[in-house]
Parts: sequence; structure tokens; C-alpha cells
Amino acid sequence: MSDRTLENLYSETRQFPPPEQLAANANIKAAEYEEAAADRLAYWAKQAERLTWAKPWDEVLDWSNPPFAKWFIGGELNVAYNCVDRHVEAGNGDKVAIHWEGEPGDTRTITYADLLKSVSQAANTLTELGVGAGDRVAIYLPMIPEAAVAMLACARIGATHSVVFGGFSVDALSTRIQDADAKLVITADGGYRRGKPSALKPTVDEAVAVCPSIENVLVVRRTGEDVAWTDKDKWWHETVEQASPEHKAQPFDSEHPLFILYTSGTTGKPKGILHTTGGYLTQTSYTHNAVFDLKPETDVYWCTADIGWVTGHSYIVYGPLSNGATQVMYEGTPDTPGRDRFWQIVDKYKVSILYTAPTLIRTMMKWGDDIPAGYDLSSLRILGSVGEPINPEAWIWYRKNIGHDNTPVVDTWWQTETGAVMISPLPGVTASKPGSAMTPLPGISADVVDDTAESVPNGGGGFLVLREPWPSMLRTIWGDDKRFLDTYWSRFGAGAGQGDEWIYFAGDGAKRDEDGSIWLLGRVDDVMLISGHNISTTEVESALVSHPSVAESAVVGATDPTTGQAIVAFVIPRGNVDTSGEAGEQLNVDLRNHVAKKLGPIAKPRQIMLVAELPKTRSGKIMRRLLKDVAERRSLGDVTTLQDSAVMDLISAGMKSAK
Ligand code: 6R9
Repeated sequence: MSDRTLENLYSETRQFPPPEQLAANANIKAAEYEEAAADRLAYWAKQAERLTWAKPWDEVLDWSNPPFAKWFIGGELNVAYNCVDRHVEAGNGDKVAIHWEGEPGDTRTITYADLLKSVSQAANTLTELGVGAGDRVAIYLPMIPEAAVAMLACARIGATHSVVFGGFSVDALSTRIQDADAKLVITADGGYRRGKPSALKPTVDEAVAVCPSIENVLVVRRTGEDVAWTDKDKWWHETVEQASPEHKAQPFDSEHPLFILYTSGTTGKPKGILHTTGGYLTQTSYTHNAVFDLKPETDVYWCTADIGWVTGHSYIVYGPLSNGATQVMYEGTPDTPGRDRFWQIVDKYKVSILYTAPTLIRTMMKWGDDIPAGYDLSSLRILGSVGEPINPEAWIWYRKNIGHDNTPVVDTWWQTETGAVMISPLPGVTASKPGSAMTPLPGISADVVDDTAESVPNGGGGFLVLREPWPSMLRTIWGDDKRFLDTYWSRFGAGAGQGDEWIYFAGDGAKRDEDGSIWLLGRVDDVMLISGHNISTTEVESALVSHPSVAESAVVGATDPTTGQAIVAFVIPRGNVDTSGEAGEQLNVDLRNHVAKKLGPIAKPRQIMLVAELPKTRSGKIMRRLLKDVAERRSLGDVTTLQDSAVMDLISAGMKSAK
């Protein structure tokens, strides 16, 4: 982004207050914003008391060596004890922790007592395999309960886990193992995806061959397919399931490393984001309770994320389990065996809180309203969204078709780096606007600034920053403090040699509307510069999605001789739309005019490509960088984090035939 500010072109006036009953019984009321503003650290200290500490902390925050924060200094706790043991000790051992649904339709019901047994057994096995506090363990598993068990077993013995998406390549897995110098890999023979077994073990075998730090490989049997076997391999069922179920959790220091999670970003090698113990668990537990208004006695919660994404860490494992929630965990894809799988699961388990991603919501829009309409979704009371800006039309569709038009939608902004939700409506307090993440949570200080770190006025756009440290913030990039400083702290404030305030640069564009609500506008790197105007990809995409024929879109700025860059849009039509011949050409014209009408002529796309799919990461984020390569007719850059590589071949072929 080259200019001082980002254009604000999209206007949205719809607003939805919380249902009365929900507001009256909400876990968090409006007064908490003031309470936190009056004394932020006291507020966080109060939230930390949600957890069971073996030793109380002496000081809430040590910010004496910024930007290296320490939270709850001197405190000690065990994360697994907090997520499992204490619920059993409180008499909730028989409560269901996980309703697991395998893709082929097999199911498992896991109570907190079952979880305690498995986590203890796994902790004993890890110890026997020579893994101790501070050692790193790579986890490369499908969405099976053992993934959560493996993470908790590491936490229990103080080993630092590094979860890698099941299905990432040999190269992605081996570079992550090497960067963290991991001792053990926990994997499976495979998992089920799209109706077939999908092998994992061969990838691990190849990776381990180039990773001498790995001493053992623990293998869960999931698909039962044949696997090659080496002398490092141990079956999970022959070790963990035979181990003693007695294990006493030792407390660890509040700043003990809990996990590393790699984010790929747009350039350079993946960054190992490091999270620690007390602050991370405090904020994941607090936000899961506040943002989803969790009532652990009655709610059934379902987060559709993969465990390989930070959302799976914070909102499948640590947040919900620390709160004693009952949740659904699903192994497979949303279209197997049919496109109704999600709604069938919601209906079957009477899910009351659903947390998913805009990419899935837009896919469901594309598939058609009649699919969810065929199920009883009346159990749902709160809907969440995470991962990308949610276009206003997708937000409305979600609320109307999934949330029977009276369910709050919480659009939660956060990052791997922030560890937990930072900006979000509170479902019992906030009158939400479709497409806006609204305001920072109590205790969080977010701002939208221009390139001199001045707050933009209401109605203005710029960069999203965080002005105060928060409990679940990343502590550094694993093994690379300098890159930590350069990436997040050297853009603004003290880290950039200006003033003495340390300002965290999130890398996202944002605007603040006339009421002060925050709207996320996509990655700053993706902002388009059209005739001297900074235009966000998000606003143009939202304008396209507001056309009744469009389900999903991605726009990029492609080099243009007259305007510097011009907008090229890739559009997925809704299922019932005719795109053949003349109808397709007419749609193309209509869409370009529609955007110009909605946002002004400056935002009119130069070209629109109708496509069947868009390139996405495993966590469902659109990879605009690859579309830009196509739009500028270059060969494709790094495709290793792409969910489905065939998609790019189709799009490139379409572009070639498009003159
Ligand atoms: C949790 C997660 C972080 C980036 C972030 C932003 C985008 C996430 C969003 C959102 C708009 C939201 N993002 N949530 N943008 N509205 N509600 O996604 O972490 O995978 O590290 O990605 O995702 O661009 O900076 P991560």
C-alpha cells in the first residue's frame, strides 16, 4: 500500500441487535468494556482466574523488554490438567467432551474421563520414548480424536508441539521438523477425505529420511491400509493404548513454550509462531466463553476448522476443553457423502454454536438454499466466522439460511500470531453489522492508523494495529527474534524508531466507519493501486458477492499500462445461474456495471473471469498471489500450501482461452 490511507467505498446500513433472551442471559455484559478500559491488567488477572493455577502469579505483565512480553510471571499451571483433569475432579467425568464423526460415518463418543485416560496414557508413552519438557514433537494427523489427545499429551509433559496439516507435502513437513528440531512425529496410516482413504505415512517416511533429529514415529491406525514400516515406527495401539492410565501432571511456568505453529505468509520460509502457557490459555478460555456465550451444561459446540490451523488449536482444543464444553469434531470434507453433510451433523447432534469460515459459507451459498432448508437447524443459537473478511451478503445468507434469521453472527478477527480472538461482536451485547468485526474485545486495544501511525478518523481506512500487549500474543518467531521484530514491530512506533510506544503491525488493511466499527479489508500486500487510489480486494469482492448471481469472488490488481494496476476479478456463479454463451457474456457486463454502481467507476473491473473454483489454502484462504500470476500471465509461484492443485490448471486454461 503506497498511499497514506485506504479508500472507503462500500457502505452498509443493516444492523442486527442481539435477541432479547440471549442478551439477558449473556455471559458477558456491556459493562465489561468499561471495566477493562479502567484497568486492563486487573481485567486480565480476573480472566486468568478462570484457570486452575498450581502456583499463583506475582505480576500480571512484564513489558520491561518490549516487544518480548511475559504474562502471569511466576505463575505455574498445567494446560492438560486445566483442559481435562479438573473437569473429571469436579464430577463431570461422564460428560461428553467430543462427539466425533468420521467421514465414512463411523462415530466415537469421548467423555472427559475417557480423555483423561487417553491423554495420561499418551503422556506415559511419550515419556517412555524419551520425550521430555522442552522437547519438540511434530503432529501430522487427520481430524481424529488422537490429534487432540496428542496435543494435550505434549502439553501435559511440557513438550512443545508443532502441528502440521495432514496432507501437506514432504517438503512442508520436513522443513517444519527441521526448523523446530523435533524428536518425535505422531502420525497415522492415513485419514478419510472425499470418500477415500488418503495416506499420510508415506509422506512421513520420506520426511523422516531427511530429518535425523527424529528418533521415533508414533503411528495411529485409522484406515487400516498397508504401510511400510521402519525401526523408528511404533503403533499407537501397541504403545499408548497399552500404557498405564495413571499420570500426574506437573505444573509448568506460565511462560513455558506450549506450541509452535508455522504460518506461510506470502514470502520467505514459514514462520514458527511461538505460544506459551498461562497467557495463551487465559485468552483462549476467556474468548471462547465470551464470544460464543458458552453455556457448558447445555451447549453443543462445533468448530469446523482443521487441527492444523490455529483455529483448531484455540477453538477445538484449548478454548473449548478448558471450558468443559461438549463439542463435535468431524473428520472429513463438507461434500462427502453429500453436500448436506454439515447440516445433517448439526441436526443429528443438535449443535447450538457453529464456528466456520467464509469460504465454507460461500460454498454453501453456491450449492443452494434448499440444502440446509432440508434439515432442522433450530438448535443453533450462535454462528461464528473466521479466516477472511466475510462479505455482507454471505453474512446475511448465513444468518438467514443457517441461523433462521434470529441468530447472532460473530465475525471474529484474529491471527496465528494473536493466538485468540481480538476483534469481534459479543453476541449478547453488540448490534452487529454484516461484514464488520465491530470492536476490540474488552482488554484489547486495536486501532486503524495511517502510515505515520496516526489513528484515522471515523470514515477513514488504513492499517490495523494493536497498541497494547495481550495475554495470548506470540512470544517470538521460533529461533528468529530478529524476524519477529522486523515482521511485526518495525513498521510503526518504537520498533520503527518513532516514539516510545510499541505498535504491533497486523498486516491487514481496515477501515473504521462513522460509528467507529472496524471493517477488515484483507492483507495489505493484496491492496490494489488503481490510478493512485488504494482499493481493497475485499470491498470489490463484497460488491461482486452482493450480485444475486455470484457466490464467491477473488480480485487482484494486474499491471496495466494506463492505470498502473487494473482490477481482474475471478467469479464463481451461484449454482442455478446460466453462464453459457451470450448469457455468460451478459453476466460479465452486468457484473462490471454492478461493481461500478456500488463502489464508483474507479473500482470497475477491467476483466471478469467466470470460474468453477478458486485457489485456497488448507484453512480456506483465497491465494490471490496465484491469481495475480495468472492475470499477469506469469508462471505460478509457490503452490505448496494450495488445497487442491488441479484448480490452478483449470483457471490458467480459462485465462488462456479468454484472449
Ligand atoms: C485465525 C486465522 C490470519 C489472517 C488475518 C486476516 C485474516 C482472519 C478474519 C480475517 C477478516 C476476519 N482473517 N479472520 N480477516 N475478518 N474475521 O485466520 O489465523 O490463519 O493466521 O490468518 O486471516 O488477514 O491477518 P491465520
